Amino acid sequence: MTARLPLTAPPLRVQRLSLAQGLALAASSPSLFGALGYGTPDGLAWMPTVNARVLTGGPPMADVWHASEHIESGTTGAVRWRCDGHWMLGAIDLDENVERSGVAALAERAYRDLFAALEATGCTHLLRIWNYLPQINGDGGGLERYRQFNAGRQQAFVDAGQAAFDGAPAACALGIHQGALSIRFLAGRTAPLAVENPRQVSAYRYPAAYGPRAPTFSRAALAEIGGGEVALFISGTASIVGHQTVHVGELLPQLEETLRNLAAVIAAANARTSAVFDLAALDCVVYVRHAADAPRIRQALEAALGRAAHTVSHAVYLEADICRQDLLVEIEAHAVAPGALRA
Ligand code: 3EB
Repeated sequence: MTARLPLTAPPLRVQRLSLAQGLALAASSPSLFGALGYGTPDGLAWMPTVNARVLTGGPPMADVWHASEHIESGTTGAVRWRCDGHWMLGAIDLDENVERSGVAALAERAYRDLFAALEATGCTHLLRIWNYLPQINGDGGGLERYRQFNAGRQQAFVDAGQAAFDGAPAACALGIHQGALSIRFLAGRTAPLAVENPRQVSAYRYPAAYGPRAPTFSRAALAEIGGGEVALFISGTASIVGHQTVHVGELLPQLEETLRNLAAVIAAANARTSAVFDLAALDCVVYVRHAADAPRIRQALEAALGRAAHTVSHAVYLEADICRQDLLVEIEAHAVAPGALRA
């Protein structure tokens, strides 16, 4: 008999758990794929953390990913990765004080290493990226740090021959108060289906008023993840219509506009798959600029979707700066549902 590689990818699954549940699971299942922790302790190799405060009194949480049992881990440049041959999770933490590098150069280096890691594992298609940039709205010598980040990121995508415009991966980019530039990502062997929001200009076509280089992300991405299931990754979504921020200074109207945008991007995604995604059935992360606003945001989310909605009961609230000074709240999410992509 000759050994064969499986023809189809093993299923990829995700579970949102409290840190305690995640650790219990890790103790009982030796080949856990990886996790993204929210407010979790630093130092668990399989669970890179997001260095932001969990709000509304919730416990530290983690999105725990499962793939096949044959997990390899390695490092490529600044990237620590885990891969089962079909799916890959990676993490980068680069401290600009240690690296003695400006933000644009640091972002370019981080993404250059990220793409090298994809090549090393053969999982060359990015599905989803989570970016956390210290002091995202700070001035980086004449240009806002987020705009510098965008410049370095886009350059690295172009240099690597990766989709920097149509077909870019889903992403979010949030500001943390301190620490390293932190990038977490999920990749696979086949390209996801990029989804845009008809209410919004594609971010990669934002006019130059938002910075010399546009942000590199699609509004959402759909991917078949094995076992007859489809994953929807929804990028960071905020109170933006067209390319403009709306409801400046108004917390709850910004949340309502964000929910309209989420509904619109979910409808656009549903048109591309037989799976049915629903605003009420997401694993979401709610980023709140001012911690004191979190209870009002949570109440309004409960009122809008109902307390019993999965989106409400499983929401994680984090203190973070949003990439535009005038945005007070942003929501990102993922969900899995049975179905297939439409050709
Ligand atoms: C926006 O719609 C809000 O730079 O990767 C959302 C998602 C935002 C991703 C990114 C930025 C990013 O423009 C900001």
